[in-house]
Amino acid sequence: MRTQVAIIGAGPAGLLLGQLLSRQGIDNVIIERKSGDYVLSRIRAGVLEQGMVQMLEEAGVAERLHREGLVHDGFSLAFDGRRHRIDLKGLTGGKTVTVYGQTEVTHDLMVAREGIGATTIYEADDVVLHDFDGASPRVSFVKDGVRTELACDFIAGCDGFHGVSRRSVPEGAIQEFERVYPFGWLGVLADVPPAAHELVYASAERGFALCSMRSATRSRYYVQVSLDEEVEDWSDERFFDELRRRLPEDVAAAVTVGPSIEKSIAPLRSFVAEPMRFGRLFLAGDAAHIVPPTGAKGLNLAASDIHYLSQSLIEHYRDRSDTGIATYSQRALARIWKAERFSWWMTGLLHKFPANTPFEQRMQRAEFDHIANSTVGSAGVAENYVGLPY
Ligand code: FAS
Ligand code: PHB
Repeated sequence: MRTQVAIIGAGPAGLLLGQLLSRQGIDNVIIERKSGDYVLSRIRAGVLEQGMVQMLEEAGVAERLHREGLVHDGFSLAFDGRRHRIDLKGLTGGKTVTVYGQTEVTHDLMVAREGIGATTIYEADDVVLHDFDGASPRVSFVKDGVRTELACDFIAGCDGFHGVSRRSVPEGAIQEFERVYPFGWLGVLADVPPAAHELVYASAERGFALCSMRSATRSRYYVQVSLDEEVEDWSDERFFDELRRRLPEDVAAAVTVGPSIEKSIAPLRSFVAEPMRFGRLFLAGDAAHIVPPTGAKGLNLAASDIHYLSQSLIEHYRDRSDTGIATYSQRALARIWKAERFSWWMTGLLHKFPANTPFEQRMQRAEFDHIANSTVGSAGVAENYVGLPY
């Protein structure tokens, strides 16, 4: 087999890259470890920056997003029961975010890919990257018990944090930066109307909680839990009781309890691998970086990586220019680190850290009070939340 760009991973990064390249006539093959149904079954992000919405419009897959997505002009921070609204639209000159699940984004990209007849090899085992430091990279994998080889010009490692791409880079060629947080998020998806019409990020003595949503009839809730918690120990009743104890009274009173259709615990970490290019191998999305979900940046960073990478590859094939390829890592990392900072800062502001002294707890409260009483303070939060320019 041969293609121009081999893409490892059929998550949002891989599918979006494939769609953008195909629309420019650049041949690409996606190799995915799991089945398409499994990829769609993962419940993850829910908030899209304006830049990501524009990327999906460029990819020709934004029609359902504009029909079903919820445009949000703001969100609230709550601290010990006091609520402060961040007026995204007013503080950023009109920018907004769109609530639309990652599952839906992935579905729309899958449907579009099937529609153009591009090749996605699902349930590919033992994927191996070969010779990406030379001029003739290859990817081999086992499908239905047969090892197959795919020759290509470039490899895009879009295979997530636990993928094979980053692990294929020689140890001395890559530098990793990491912070693991001493807690996780227990998330619940339930077909009940949201407790508030916008997102509410709440910090309370008992810990952090988040009220989000997928639609006017489907809510997404999270509570901070310690790392030794097991999801089996959390009945729906226990979850909703804990959630309401962490929310401002008016929001808690508006929570509709209902059976969970998904319940899981996600660990929180900040992680960046530098650089993101190794010869003819490029890392993009979670394969290169992870943020705690507090700032709603993970999925959106994958999109901005793909903005830079797709541009670079299109320039290579269309304009015979390799300037984009040579500067991909530097340009992507410049935006990644700013999103890492915002996600780390927002996580530090809103969560209960076991090791925090009373002084640090006062610092959290003072930070919230500054934001709640300062237009400039609130504007700093708003410009990061809607997404910094690409
Ligand atoms: P993905 O991990 O989505 O996709 C990688 C793909 O590569 C997967 O389909 C995987 O099966 C495949 N793969 C892995 N190894 C392979 C191999 N060896 N060969 C072939 N294929 C392989 N972000 C937010 O913005 N908000 C959130 O609320 C949020 N919540 C999250 C909750 C959880 C539990 C997790 C894990 C992440 C969450 N994220 C959130 C971040 C998440 O949305 C990611 O940023 C997003 O999925 C990144 O997309 P990709 O880079 O495509 O990686
Ligand atoms: C979600 O809806 O899943 C969500 C929203 C905002 C976040 C994290 C998760 O910061």
